[in-house]
Amino acid sequence: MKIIIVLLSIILFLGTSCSSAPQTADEINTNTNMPPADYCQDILILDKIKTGTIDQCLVINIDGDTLDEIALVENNKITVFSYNLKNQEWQKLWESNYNLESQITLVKGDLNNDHQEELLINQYKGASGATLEYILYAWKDGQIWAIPFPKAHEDFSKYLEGNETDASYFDAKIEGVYLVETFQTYGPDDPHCCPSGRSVSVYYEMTEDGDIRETNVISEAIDSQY
Ligand SMILES: [Ca+2]
Ligand SMILES: [Ca+2]
Repeated sequence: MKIIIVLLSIILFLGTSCSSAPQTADEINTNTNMPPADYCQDILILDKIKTGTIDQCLVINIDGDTLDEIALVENNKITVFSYNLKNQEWQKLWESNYNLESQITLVKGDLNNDHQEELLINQYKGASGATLEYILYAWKDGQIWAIPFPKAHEDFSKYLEGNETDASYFDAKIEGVYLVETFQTYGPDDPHCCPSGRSVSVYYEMTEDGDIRETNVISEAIDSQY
């Protein structure tokens, strides 16, 4: 009886291990009945394409076709890989052409609802990580491009009111179909640590042509605690 139970346990164990084994890229992409794969959770895929230590991984459909791409941050370098169905292999689609010596976060969103997801790269600079730069990348004419547009933090002066002297820049995010840049303004005697003016959010939208334009500015008083 004991032997039968042990044998049954072994068969059961083998059965469950096989069914939960990670799938290869080939298997995932040829089996159309599969639910969308989270490539970032697939060790086999990541092992195939990584070149360094992965700091971040994001599944994103940047070109809007039927397959997802993978964006990786490795050793402060950003690379996007796509799966080539013809060759059945992962290929480098794009990589940042400079080293980003700072803390990086990858954010995605479809700003203009065209099923091509945009990639927002936030780059926190400085010892405290308090200074932020961001770049928005999108798919256009068969390639990934950084989209140029006037960013609020490049000229705070147009957003200042009354006796506000300056602003500090601290956040960029995607909220639904909007890219939102948020900063805080300084009163005349504020120390650098502690702006006491307003929290200002500048909303940007993406046009059908893929351009970015400012669409709204919302501000509220800062509940100063210092
Ligand atoms: Ca795709
Ligand atoms: Ca889009």
